[in-house]
Amino acid sequence: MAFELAPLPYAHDALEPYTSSQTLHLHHGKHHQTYVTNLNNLTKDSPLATLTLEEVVKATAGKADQQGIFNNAGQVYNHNLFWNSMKPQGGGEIPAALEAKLIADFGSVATFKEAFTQAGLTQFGSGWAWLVLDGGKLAVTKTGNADTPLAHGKTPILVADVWEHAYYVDYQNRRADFLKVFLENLVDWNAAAARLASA
Ligand code: MN3
Repeated sequence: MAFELAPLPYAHDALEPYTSSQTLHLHHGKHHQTYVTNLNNLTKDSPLATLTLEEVVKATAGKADQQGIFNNAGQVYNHNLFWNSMKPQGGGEIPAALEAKLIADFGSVATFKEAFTQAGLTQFGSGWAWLVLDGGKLAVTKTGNADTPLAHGKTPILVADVWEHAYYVDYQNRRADFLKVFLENLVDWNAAAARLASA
């Protein structure tokens, strides 16, 4: 059974004006699709093809001879989570349980947002900014290229893609502007709260 590109959970123009239809067509339809195609080509006729995506990520993490498979599986996994970290009319109020946990583990929601933004800004080159559950505590982390907290025993709660293809069409080089919009206008707090509740 081949890995498949999950459809976007909203219409391509549903995140405008914060992320354009053009960006989503390129990012989901071209970049994300290519990782799925590569993953299928690399795992064809291998036992890995029978595993779930998450299992492939964990099984290939840190293995030099499976770096190519890990890179594509990680990209497919991270992008799935990225689409499901945003929603039309995002931002706004944080569900009470998630807000309380953010305050307990960061001191305030503002402190979390600052840490998340700094993680995204200081990820040199391509990568990801994350809110994760790590040993029962919420934490901010960043990963490069296709790396993912899933490969490091952490539970991803929220992710922003800070590869240039995520924002260049709409924000050019202004990664900080994209991260601000992500946290204020795009983020799906309900989805994050649901992932925390089921972790
Ligand atoms: Mn991307």
